Amino acid sequence: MLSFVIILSFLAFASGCDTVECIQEVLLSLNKDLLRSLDTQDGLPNPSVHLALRLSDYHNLGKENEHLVKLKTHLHNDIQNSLSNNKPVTGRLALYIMALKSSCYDLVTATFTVNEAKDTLLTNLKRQMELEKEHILFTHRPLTNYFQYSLGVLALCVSGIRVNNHVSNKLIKAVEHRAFKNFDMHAMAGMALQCVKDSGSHVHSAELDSALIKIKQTILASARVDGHFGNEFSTGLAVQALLAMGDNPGDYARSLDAIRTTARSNTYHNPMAISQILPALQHKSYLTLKTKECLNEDNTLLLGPTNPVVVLPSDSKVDVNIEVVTSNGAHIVYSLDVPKGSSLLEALELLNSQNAGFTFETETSLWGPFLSTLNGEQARQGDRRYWHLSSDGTALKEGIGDFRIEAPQKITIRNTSY
Ligand code: B12
Repeated sequence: MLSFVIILSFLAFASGCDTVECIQEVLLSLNKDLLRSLDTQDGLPNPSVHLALRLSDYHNLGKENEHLVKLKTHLHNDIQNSLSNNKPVTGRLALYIMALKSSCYDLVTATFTVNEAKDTLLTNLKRQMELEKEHILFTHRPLTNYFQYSLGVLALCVSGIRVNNHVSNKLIKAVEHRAFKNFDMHAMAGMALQCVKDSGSHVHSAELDSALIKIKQTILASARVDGHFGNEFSTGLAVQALLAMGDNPGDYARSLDAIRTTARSNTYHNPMAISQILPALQHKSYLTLKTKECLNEDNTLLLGPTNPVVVLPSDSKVDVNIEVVTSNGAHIVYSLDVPKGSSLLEALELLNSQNAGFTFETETSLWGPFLSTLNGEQARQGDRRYWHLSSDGTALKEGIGDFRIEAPQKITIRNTSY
């Protein structure tokens, strides 16, 4: 009898989540996780999380307003500093603008002062986009990357600002020449270009249409057997892009089910990941911001008391080899035992504390700690290099803060160009 029940529950789990109850349960659970992250997240308030909470049908208006205040102070000051120091900030500024817009905040009232000139956020973003465009002209690459370039176009467009044709043309050309290094860039470009198309401001409509078709084909061609587009962390944005491009709902119904099934296996714990899938699960894309009105909003999302989770260090140890391959090809392997279930970050900290001559540094990002320096060697965005992570030859789908070591393995950290 017991085994029958186990088999039944396994089948229910494996067959996805497409009943009304299951769909609603997953949605509310992710929405609450995201809301809870406002209190638990270290570092700067996250504009992508704010955006997703505000695009949801369910709200906790008190907590969302508190977060808005934090964005307008902490994130605002951080972007101001980057602008003052000429650091590229396109993606963050774009997300900040979209977060404010999602709260129906009057964008004209927020300003940055750069070189003694006080300008609105949108004027500053337009200026960043000009810098990005110039950079493409001279180096064939944006100052940041095409994901952030698309975010910039999208933020201007959903705010009703006419996007300079030269700026959108660079994105169209990038699609045409297959210049995107990461699959997720297609989704963001799809939303940006669809917004430009809908605004009617673009003069080369044939090129624009053909770029949109190419993006749609690329996304659809990436469908996995389980319904995900790209990987589990790409599907939310991919579905958002298909929704924005007015695709046939049949094309992404399976993907929504795949997201829910993955959510039930507890894969989406990083708030950034949840923030990219939650709008898709509610059949919304970032384009819905264009018409967002903050009227008669629901205010029923409550967080019950949480039982403090005490994580006891695991008794069982796992044997890991950490191989570091530097830019000149030299490699060194460190062996250590870590408690089962440790994050890769915890393993690196342990290795560092063992005085094996191993050091590392991280930079904060919206996704958590980004590994930037190993044994004194930096792999930096400015040089188009990064420390690539893989386990037994397979690229990790998560960063050092999220990836958990459950079994013996060799983790390779390689200084790689992109
Ligand atoms: C561009 C990009 C990169 C570029 C970033 C540099 C650049 N200028 O182009 C490079 C190639 C370096 C990169 C590296 C990695 N990436 Co990446 N990346 C992206 C992408 C497409 C856009 C990020 C961005 O610009 N966001 C916009 C700005 C506003 O946000 P931001 O936080 O300020 O951006 C910075 C960080 O996001 C950081 N970053 C980029 N990727 C990652 C991954 C992790 C885990 C962390 C902590 C930070 C980080 O670089 C951004 C630019 O400075 C996203 C796609 C997505 N859906 O978000 C994937 C994405 C974030 N990356 C991902 C992964 C897995 C990685 C790697 C771990 C891959 C690997 N096996 O090594 C490494 C990070 C390793 C490390 N050293 O810590 C996953 C993360 C999933 C997850 N659950 O954590 C994503 C979602 C792609 C995907 N669908 O799988 N990435």
